[in-house]
Amino acid sequence: EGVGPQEYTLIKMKVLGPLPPKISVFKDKNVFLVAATLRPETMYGQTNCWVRPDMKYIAFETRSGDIFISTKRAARNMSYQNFTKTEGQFEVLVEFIGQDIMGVAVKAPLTCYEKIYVLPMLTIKDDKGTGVVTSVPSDSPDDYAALVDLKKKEPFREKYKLLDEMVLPYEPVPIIDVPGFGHLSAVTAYEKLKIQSQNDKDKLATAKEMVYLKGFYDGIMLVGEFAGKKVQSIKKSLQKLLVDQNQAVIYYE
Ligand code: A2H
Repeated sequence: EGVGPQEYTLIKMKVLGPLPPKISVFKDKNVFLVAATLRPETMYGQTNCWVRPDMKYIAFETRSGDIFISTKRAARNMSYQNFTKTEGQFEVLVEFIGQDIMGVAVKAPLTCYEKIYVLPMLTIKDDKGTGVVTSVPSDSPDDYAALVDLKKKEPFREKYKLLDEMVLPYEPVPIIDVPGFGHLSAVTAYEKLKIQSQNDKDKLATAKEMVYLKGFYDGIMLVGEFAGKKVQSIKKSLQKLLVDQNQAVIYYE
């Protein structure tokens, strides 16, 4: 890790009804899963939202009255970044585990999919970001590996009580051209390295090295407002657009 704070864009993924029992008290509120990303320009390619089934999450209220879902650790950090009414304070309204919200539908900004679902990713870390990760399988090898695991293993979907319709219709979306890696850079890297699953730690680390910097420095947007432009040159503008439209917030840790 580098020195100094890391800036993340938190993507507000709006929870759609019907709400599961653990969060049904919020049925008249605006509830968001807030996903920490370093790649706001990839939000055109979101296919689902990841949470870790066994990890603890909380819901707390923001200064505007929205309900945010994240880890308690992230809520505490947010409370020191002007997200809550009183600096350094947040009330744990409910506490639950990822499994309790598995299969919930959310509406995410910019993606072509009208609604996407909360699905399990087993490698989410509890000490980074919000514990909620948005999935962009076109450009993130981790996301592609976790999505393939769910698609190809029916018992895996069964285990988390997921319906086929939450998983099978969702395919990586071509959103960025990475020279040498084509329009689905994560898929190219996954296949080149013959990655077997989301637990293929070393190969996934290699895949990320292959596509991450290259995507940033040489990637060209294929879709959206900034189609035809270099990723590097539009990343900030896209982040601003999301923030101005109240679809994202900036967060440091
Ligand atoms: B990125 P860094 Cl398209 N556990 O967003 C595991 N991974 C997490 C996480 C957690 N608690 N919180 C965030 N992340 C993921 C998009 C993306 C990301 C693309 C390509 C690469 C990429 C869509 N997923 O990250 O350790 C999030 O996934 C490659 C590093 O702080 C977030 O950005 O550097 C990134 O890891 C943050 O990782």
